Amino acid sequence: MLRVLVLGGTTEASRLAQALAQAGVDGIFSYAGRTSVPIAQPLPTRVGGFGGVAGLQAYLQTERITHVVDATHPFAAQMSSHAVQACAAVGIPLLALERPAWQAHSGDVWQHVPDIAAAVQALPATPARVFLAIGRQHLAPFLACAQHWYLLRLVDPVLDLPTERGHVVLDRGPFTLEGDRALLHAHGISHVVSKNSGGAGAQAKLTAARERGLPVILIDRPPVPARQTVGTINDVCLWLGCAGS
Ligand code: 3Y8
Ligand code: NAP
Repeated sequence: MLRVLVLGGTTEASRLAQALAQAGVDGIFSYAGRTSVPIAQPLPTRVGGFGGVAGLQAYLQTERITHVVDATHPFAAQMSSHAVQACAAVGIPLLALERPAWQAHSGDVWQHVPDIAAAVQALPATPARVFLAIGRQHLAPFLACAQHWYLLRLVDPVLDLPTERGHVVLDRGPFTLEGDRALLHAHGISHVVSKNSGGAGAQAKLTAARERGLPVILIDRPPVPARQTVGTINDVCLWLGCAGS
């Protein structure tokens, strides 16, 4: 009897939850609890960490989970690693739903960097006006570079900046091209820093940057352990045996 745990927190995870609910699949949707009011899902939802690999293992057994779909964000590397370890330990099949990394188009002025520290180093020595669209978990090393003015986009109002240091915009996304064009223009942005998240939800800022010829510092995805991976919701449903139902 199918009982699916969806590790969520992305646009694709939300779309998968819709498909599973419509197919009448017995599923549980899981959020880390990073935001104060996450989007409601059409599946029973749990919020919060599992308590490491052991906690996830115990959850899988207690909840009699038969399949796990890791539909987390490409930068949620620890969750993905825990899923690989816990599913292997208890012998439960795991599938990752992952979107491809963004590829440069002609006109893009991208500099690829391996991690957050390298992204900080890639900013110019001279003062810049930087759209720091990486959320709130890795802001400190950037803010330590006091010569720059930062535009931050956060989901929750957890941080404020003095006007001379920058400006905080609260928005959850998915984001629009019109909105991101306006943002870059209104704040006179000279540089964009972004994770190479892929997907449509956060791509608008890259298109708006290309149109203005702005340099983008693009942070590579962290490594995750090998696991079976698909790119579409239909492939997940085929894997679960509920396609077309
Ligand atoms: C809690 C669930 C949906 C999902 C929407 C996608 C699109 C909008 C783009 C920018 C980039 C960023 C950030 C971002 C995007 C989608 C998707 C995506 C980037 C929510 C959500 C949760 C989170 C967690 C949050 C992180 C933060 C990252 C903001 C919900 C809205 C920057 C990643 O305040 C915090 O601590 C936020 C933390 C992890 C990265 C960071 O390090 O700060 N996402 N984002 C999930 C959970 O609790 O399990 O609140 O409803 C989901 C979405 N965020 O169904 O429409 O699919 O990628 N999320 C990045 O990509 O760079 C914003 O501003 O341009
Ligand atoms: P992470 O660093 O990979 O994971 C840190 C810990 O958070 C995990 O070990 C786990 O705690 C818990 N966790 C993460 N995702 C979870 C989930 N879906 N359900 C239950 N617990 C979860 O994760 P992250 O990068 O902070 O991402 C957290 C959430 O935000 C994920 O749902 C992810 O899809 C979403 N998100 C992240 C980004 C990003 O840029 N990182 C962007 C968009 C959305 P325990 O060890 O206690 O089990």
